[in-house]
Amino acid sequence: MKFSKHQNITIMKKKDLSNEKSHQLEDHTTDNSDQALTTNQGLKINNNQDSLKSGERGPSLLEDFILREKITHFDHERIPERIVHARGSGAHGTFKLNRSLAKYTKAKFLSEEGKETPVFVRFSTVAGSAGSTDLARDVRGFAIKFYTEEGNYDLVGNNIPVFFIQDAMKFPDLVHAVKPEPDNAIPQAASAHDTFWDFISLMPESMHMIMWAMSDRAIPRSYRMMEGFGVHTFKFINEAGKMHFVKFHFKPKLGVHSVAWDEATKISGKDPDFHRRDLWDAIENGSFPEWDFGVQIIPEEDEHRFDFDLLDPTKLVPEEEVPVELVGTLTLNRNPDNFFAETEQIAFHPGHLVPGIDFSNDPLLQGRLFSYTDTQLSRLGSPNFHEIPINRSINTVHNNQRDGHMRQQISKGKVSYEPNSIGGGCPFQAMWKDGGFASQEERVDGHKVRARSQSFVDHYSQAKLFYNSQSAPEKKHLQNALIFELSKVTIPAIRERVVGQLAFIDKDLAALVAKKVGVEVTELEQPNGSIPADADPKTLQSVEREPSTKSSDALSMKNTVKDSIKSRVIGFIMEDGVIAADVNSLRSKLESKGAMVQIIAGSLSPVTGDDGSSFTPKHSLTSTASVCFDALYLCSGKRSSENLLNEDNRPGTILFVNEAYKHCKAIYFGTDTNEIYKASEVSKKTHEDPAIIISGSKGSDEAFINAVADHRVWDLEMERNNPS
Ligand code: HDE
Repeated sequence: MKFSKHQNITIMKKKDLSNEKSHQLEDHTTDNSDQALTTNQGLKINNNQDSLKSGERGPSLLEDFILREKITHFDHERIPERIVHARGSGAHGTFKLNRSLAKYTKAKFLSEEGKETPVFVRFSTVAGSAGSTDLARDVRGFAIKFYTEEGNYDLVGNNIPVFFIQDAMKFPDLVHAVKPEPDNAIPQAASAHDTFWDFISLMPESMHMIMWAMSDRAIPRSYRMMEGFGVHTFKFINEAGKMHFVKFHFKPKLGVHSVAWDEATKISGKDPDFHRRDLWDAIENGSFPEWDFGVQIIPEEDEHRFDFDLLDPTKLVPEEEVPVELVGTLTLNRNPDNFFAETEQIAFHPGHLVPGIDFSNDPLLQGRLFSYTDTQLSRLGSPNFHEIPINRSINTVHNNQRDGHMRQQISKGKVSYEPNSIGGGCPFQAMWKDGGFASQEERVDGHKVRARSQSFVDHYSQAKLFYNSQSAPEKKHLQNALIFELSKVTIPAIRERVVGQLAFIDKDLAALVAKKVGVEVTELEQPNGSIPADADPKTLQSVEREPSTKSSDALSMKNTVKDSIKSRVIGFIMEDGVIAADVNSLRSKLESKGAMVQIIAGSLSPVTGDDGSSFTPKHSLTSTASVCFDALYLCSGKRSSENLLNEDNRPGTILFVNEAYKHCKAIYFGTDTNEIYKASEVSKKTHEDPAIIISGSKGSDEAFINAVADHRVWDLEMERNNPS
């Protein structure tokens, strides 16, 4: 079949090509509209249906170069997935500096107020393979490539500000422990299994991170609603060479929000691409995700003023001790044209630096500096991976590196060495004042030792800080997560060791988990005094210690931004007879505030309103579920309500309402939907519930909008799940 020009099915996307990186990518982007099919050599093909044969029923001929080319390319189109962070989604955008940091760093993209720098951001889960579900309980990667005029700067962070381990030496062990077990490759994208918890139970330094990973931070509502952290301490160096330590933060303008664990497991079945779709749809709909960019700046002289070591990646700097200064905005505004060419082939590396930024001696970061280039060699297959369009810097590369697989740059001239006279000494070294990178000069004086610093041996104080900072529902979720995970551990001794570790954080937490997972709380040994440098790694067990900051508001999602319904997905459940005026009025109110309304009906057939107008459902009651929505509106109308409760629709309607109720969402009952209310669990409520709104009361639309902005009534979770 041939499509005529007019039938062409290519959807032309309006692209924002306003930034330099997008322009550069455009040179490598093709558009098939109105074009004939060709081979890779540009030869037009006149039959893409049949191979060349000796007679219609005869064998295929080896000379069929068109078939051979097509199949050969297909045979080789997979590359190895990332060893960690294989599952991800990305988007283009812009970083805008609102306040100059020139006082601290000479990095140009952080110096000129108002400056905009193109970026590509990739979000990911860590443990699952590329085809795994988005809603796994896991850390999320938050990796940013800034295409600056001084070269690419990569900030390869996570949505959690600390990490499991303190030293790169343990990273392969950690990853082997969390990945599917090597004998049977079970489980996929899950930490709830023996090997992970075996490792954790023997690595007390992981306890702070475990608190975060078991919290709702590990099941975000959206990539757009999570924080980003650089994790390690980095260094800023200013024009004069003065150094400050720095921690990087990204705070989502939409607030930090999560889903319930029960919801996460159901989303994994209903829509395993939930986060990928959410990011894509938000950008397509013009609801561009935004983050405030912030820094915590610590003068060099203050390096030792904390009760933890700044070089220890299992510690955060409490915002109460060093406030986060918000200085920029990150906005994602363009979806990739091609997932493989952009999101898959992008290659991040914490060692892609620009002048004015440098690493600290964090031993985890130091190990990363080796790993990221190394891994691209097996993943992307050549040292020329920097030439792949998405990885190219916007300034031209000039050096004497040559050749290698798939080299694309055509470097002119005889000279590929330095110093040279034939090439006039070019390309030449740049001075610091002219933008040449120079590592921060640092006096290093020490014995060569394979050891851990004593200042790293405190594994519980910040785990306590995190746990103590959580609200009651957050604590409950964290407890339940630990119980769920440890219940999957088949070896009792491992469960017992983990519980023993928890006892150093909170005795009640340990006792509760122990009871639920069928073990006793046994007291683990604590070391006496300091640990010798050549100590057995087992003795890296630390003593229990209280944090100097007891509780931090910034660590609880309860205190997040709750003033917007932008991009929230509201399900309008309706059937024939729905009151059109009510639907249209609420819809326009919600949409004017940036929410997305999606219609759900008994089937995908158009729904006829009371005034004869027609509504097109996006979903049927059985093709989606309430877990895919932020809030529900049971649309007004007696006949609509009756239709939703007929034999066919009743199970779907009631399940929708009951699940939304259980997951603490806002539910709005329109006029004459009382029968649905009565048939659902909501009718059993005996308490005040600001997120259950009944039409007719004054300001009910506004009450619903406020409830959606609040995200969830987690405080009522117990009541909603145990109706009396
Ligand atoms: Fe990574 N990590 N990592 N990591 N990491 C990779 O690089 C590694 C660590 C992070 O979207 C790999 O290109 C080591 C901390 C993100 O493409 C690999 C150590 C943090 C991504 C690698 C760490 C991260 C990666 C796999 C300990 C938060 C995805 C594919 C010494 C600050 C980037 C690749 C993307 C990816 C190694 C620890 C974040 C193998 C050895 C800590 C967001 O090179």
